[in-house]
Amino acid sequence: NGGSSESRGALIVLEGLDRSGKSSQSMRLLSFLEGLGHSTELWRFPDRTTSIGQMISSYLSNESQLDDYTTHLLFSANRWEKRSLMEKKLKSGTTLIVDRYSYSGIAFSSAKGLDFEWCKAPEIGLLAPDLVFYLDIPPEKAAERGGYGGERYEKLEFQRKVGKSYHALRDASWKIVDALLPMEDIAKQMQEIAINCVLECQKGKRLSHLWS
Ligand code: NYM
Ligand code: MG
Repeated sequence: NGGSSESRGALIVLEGLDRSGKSSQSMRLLSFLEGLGHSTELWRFPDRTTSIGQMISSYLSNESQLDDYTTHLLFSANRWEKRSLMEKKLKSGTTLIVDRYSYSGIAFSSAKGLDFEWCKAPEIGLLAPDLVFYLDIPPEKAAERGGYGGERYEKLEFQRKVGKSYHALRDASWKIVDALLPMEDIAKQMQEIAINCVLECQKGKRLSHLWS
């Protein structure tokens, strides 16, 4: 099981628009994998606990203003500052479920009009996920769910643009999940795919880096 020093943990990322259900499904997946005896942690980006994360958080809550390029680099730096810990955890056999990662960085910044390739560049060299789930929801449906917390970006018009950016980012390896299905069905689909990924990583699948 997860504790063996021989085998590594899996890096599993959840992406999607705001209110697509990522956070709920991350928690469900965490309890599922833990229940099977796998050492698992739930992470999220932005990680608002660091000093960079606090700058990001105050920007998102409109308490501060920041240049768009600088904002992009702060989100990226917030992943870089966790990179070595991430690698250490994975190598010691812990699976990480990560609620948003580099794809959010690119989708949200390029939706503001920043150049797509420029947005990708600072992510080069971060650990590549073993699995990316995309919780697919039409922006209008996400908006109907309510609970947009009033943070920057939580506007229907902007989320439409983010959806298009995500579309441009997707590749064939992404697992697209219909976020309108009942929570339980989504959880089941994700469990089956995630457990296979965890087992592959245990069996020796190599860790790789973005963009591979
Ligand atoms: N976001 C998140 C970005 O703009 N760039 C990033 O790199 C990441 C990780 O932050 N609307 C945006 C997407 C969200 C916002 O995230 C806060 P959350 O998951 O709502 O706390
Ligand atoms: Mg949000």
